[in-house]
Amino acid sequence: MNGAESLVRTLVASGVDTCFANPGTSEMHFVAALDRVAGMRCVLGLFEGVVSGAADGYARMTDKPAATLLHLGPGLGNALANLHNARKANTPVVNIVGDHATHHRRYDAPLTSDVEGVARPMSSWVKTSMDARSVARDGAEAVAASLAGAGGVATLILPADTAWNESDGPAAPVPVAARPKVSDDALREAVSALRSGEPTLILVGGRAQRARTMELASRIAETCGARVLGPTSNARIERGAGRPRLDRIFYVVGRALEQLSDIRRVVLVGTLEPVAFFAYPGKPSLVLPPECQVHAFAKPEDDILDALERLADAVGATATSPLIQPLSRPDLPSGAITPETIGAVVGALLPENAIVVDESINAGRGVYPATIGAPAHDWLQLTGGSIGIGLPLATGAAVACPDRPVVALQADGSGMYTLQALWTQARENLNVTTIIFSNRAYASLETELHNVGATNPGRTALDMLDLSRPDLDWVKLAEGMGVEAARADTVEKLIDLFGQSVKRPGPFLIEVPC
Ligand SMILES: Cc1ncc(C[n+]2csc(CCOP(=O)(O)OP(=O)(O)O)c2C)c(N)n1
Ligand SMILES: [Mg+2]
Repeated sequence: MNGAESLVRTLVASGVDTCFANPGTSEMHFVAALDRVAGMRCVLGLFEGVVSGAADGYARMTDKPAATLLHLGPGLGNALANLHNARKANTPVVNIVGDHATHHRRYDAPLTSDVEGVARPMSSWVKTSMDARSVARDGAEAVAASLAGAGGVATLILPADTAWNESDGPAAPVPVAARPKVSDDALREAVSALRSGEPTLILVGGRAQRARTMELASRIAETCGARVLGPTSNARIERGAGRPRLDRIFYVVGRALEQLSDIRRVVLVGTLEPVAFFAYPGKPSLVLPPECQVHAFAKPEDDILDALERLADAVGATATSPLIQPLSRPDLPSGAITPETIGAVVGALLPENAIVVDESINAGRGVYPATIGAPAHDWLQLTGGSIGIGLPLATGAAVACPDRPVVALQADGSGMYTLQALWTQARENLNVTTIIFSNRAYASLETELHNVGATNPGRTALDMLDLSRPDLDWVKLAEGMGVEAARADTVEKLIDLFGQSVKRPGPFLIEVPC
């Protein structure tokens, strides 16, 4: 058995059964091994940003890593923007990156580069296998490293000779340390904050945004008279009817400051202190009031469920009922296509157990509020601000959950970064309904231009924010990649197309002028 096969067998034994791939010559032995090993589903992406974004979406839904297969430094480099988003989401990802054979490196061949250097900024663990007999063990370590702490990106670099030389066979899985329990001191501090009588916020992020943990947070808040909010950008929120409602800290700094102005204590659960997305002239970087005390109760890597159970016990919240969102959908709208009417259409028709992927940036702002009382669903966001993840994220989520309808809310400019994901959706017949918000602009940047104080923009500046000349035709772009698509110029058409698409298998794309 060669090193590549020993690695594939080790990955499968370690619970990694899906690989998003864009291979090259140095990964051919890994690719060849896939046919000899049962249990690894391999999904081709036509750009590495699709591969890494799909691996992120997959792991957000399964809580276990997918592998990526990437081609040397340049392939890994193409994947980095979405690995950045995965890193910010604390998503476990195992990158397998081929490199030149060890004896070939000294010749500085065209594809030679510092692969470890490319990997390091987005990876919590980086290793280059030294020989074929180490590959399996390194692979098992990579899986464990991706799951360590709060979850992260582990990158294993495989020189081609470590893949083709003889190995010692697969390695046993490396055990992952259990998540640490919060200390009794942290618990006492959180209890005293909640009993301080001062206006207190419980900020829940990461793993605290699952239905069960949010119920505990809601019980605690109801008992102590505290508020509950989530950060602005979130990896995965379980929400909708039958679950606690989670409002988020506003993106716009002025609105966030106002929203949090009365808060004097914050108990952090699964997240860090909230900060403004960007600095703006004359505005603060921190959105909590300066006099607010921050209590880091449960860190993202801690055992969040245990922490909230103990906190609920300590404040006597076990018997308190959580605030549960009842089922309530908006009426089907009529009239013009606007952010609000699009929101109402999705809110009225979102199927039970859907996964919503939101990279709608500006135009999709009506959907989150309109789906508060929709049947239970998951909500996945852009976590690292690096646009171009929506279509890949939806692709990975659909691979992870083939029985669940996926709805991608996709802004047009961001969608163009990684639109090749549509081809993968067609090839794998994934249940993804994509709504493209086709405003033919980087509309949010027009607002940002003013927010940063760049006044009186000229023609050249405004041209950098305008996506017309030529107009993108998303119906043709999708059809060219095998995804059926249609344009909805009226709300009635959108109701018709969206209602049908979420009920039938396979991908479909709807372009809306908004
Ligand atoms: C990788 C990356 N490049 C550039 C940006 C800067 N950026 C932020 S928003 C945006 C435009 C988004 O346009 P679109 O997706 O159409 O959304 P809209 O603003 O029109 O709602 C850009 C280019 C970014 N956030 N990430
Ligand atoms: Mg746009």
